[in-house]
Amino acid sequence: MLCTIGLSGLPLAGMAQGDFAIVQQNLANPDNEPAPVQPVPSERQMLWQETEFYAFFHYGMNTYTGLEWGNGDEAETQFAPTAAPNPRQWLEAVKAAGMKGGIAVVKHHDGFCLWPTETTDHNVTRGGNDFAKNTNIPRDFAAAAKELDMKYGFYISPWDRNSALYGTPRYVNEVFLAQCAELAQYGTDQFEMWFDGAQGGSGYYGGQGGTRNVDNSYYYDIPNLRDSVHKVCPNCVLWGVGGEARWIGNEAGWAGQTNWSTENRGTAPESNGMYGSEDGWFWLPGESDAKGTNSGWFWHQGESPQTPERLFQMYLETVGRNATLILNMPPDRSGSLPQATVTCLENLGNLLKQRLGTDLAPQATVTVSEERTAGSNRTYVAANLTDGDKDTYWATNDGTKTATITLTWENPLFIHYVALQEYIRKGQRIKGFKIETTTDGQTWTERAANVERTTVGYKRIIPLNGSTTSYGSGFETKALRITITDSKACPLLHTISVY
Ligand code: FUL
Repeated sequence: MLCTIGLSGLPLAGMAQGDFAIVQQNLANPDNEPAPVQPVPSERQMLWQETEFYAFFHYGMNTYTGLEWGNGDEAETQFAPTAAPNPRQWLEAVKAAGMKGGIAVVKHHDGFCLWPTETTDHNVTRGGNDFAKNTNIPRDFAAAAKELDMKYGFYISPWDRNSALYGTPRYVNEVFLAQCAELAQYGTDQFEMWFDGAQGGSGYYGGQGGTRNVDNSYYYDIPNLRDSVHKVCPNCVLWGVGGEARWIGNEAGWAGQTNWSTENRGTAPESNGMYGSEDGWFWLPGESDAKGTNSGWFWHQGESPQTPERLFQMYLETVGRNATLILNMPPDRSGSLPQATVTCLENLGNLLKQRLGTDLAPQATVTVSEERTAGSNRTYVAANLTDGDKDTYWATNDGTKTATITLTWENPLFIHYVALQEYIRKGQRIKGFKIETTTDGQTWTERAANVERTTVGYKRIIPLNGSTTSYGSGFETKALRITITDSKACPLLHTISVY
């Protein structure tokens, strides 16, 4: 909207009405952008969230001992791959499942390092054979990820059951921080570091013997750790103990249907991990870590992968509920993923392509109850919802917290899922919505009525039949209507997809 008044809002002295300069409304906000609802994500949290679906690779000493938590006193020679470990094969396999990256465990709680580190002798160079001695997982993993255009990061356990220094301040500086720094030599574009909070119980500490109790809340000097990592790896989100993304609170591959990316640190966020807190003070988005096989995090004799259908369900219940999914697929003693895992991942990739691969929304005409007044360089029109651009968004004017969005197709088609994405750079705002379909443009039927249609966040995928386990035959649809029934402030969506 243009106005013909002076900057102060008053006609300028000595000027006749017709002389007034034409100026844009709202000089302080020429794009008329909505004010953010705090808290909002940092740039690195945005990049991290966009990774959506990535792999976890638990491989190391436990692969050879059959343990899940090694004691830290294992002989280095027990690490003896039957072939050269092949992180490129791991990443190729998960890429076929639609994953955008992965995190490799390079030191688990037993303290055995999968690269030739200066910080401890308990590492691959003293392994049981030449394959072991030449192993360097972070080097090969990062290199493969770069070649495959995938994101990569490392799991490096803060808890170290081998280090004689564990429990003293020297461990934090001379071992743990030094190990994080060493990893940066393999790449500074790491997207996430996984700092696990596990520290066992009394008597667990130290392959060197003895009980060492630490208090996670200060022992690892997190603010310093975060700054040190960010100085070298500016886009690296510190998970868990690091405080930039939260544990979803279960290891079963599901997030709450209502899932806020906002949370309070320090007030046992993990007990509330599945849901977050509507009025949380921090942007602390949820990551769901789940096992892709039917036994442990590490490979075990006789295990098999979950079915592709089960993994697809996990995807819907995590990525589809405003969380990220880090899905574990453990390499076996050859240092590669077993063939059954590779096949399962391929099949999962096919399911995802078949069911969520072709977006029907761009073929629809989109109308909305209200479009926010455009600014100089930005519009908030309905068409922004289906233009395939995550940086353009639809919005209502300030004060309008409810709205309807209608997608109409020329000919009716069968649809199964609707995906909504908020423009979270301005906060997670939507609190309630509903979805209806019509075959004739007259009679509307509510869909997914058994699903909590509350929060949206980065991404929400709603199965219209309300089921995450049964694909069903879809609903014949001439038009689809999404009604936003409640929002913290004017709602903003950047994309609607229909499958
Ligand atoms: C847990 C660890 O204790 C497990 O061994 C595993 O690494 C899992 C992903 O995190 O807290």
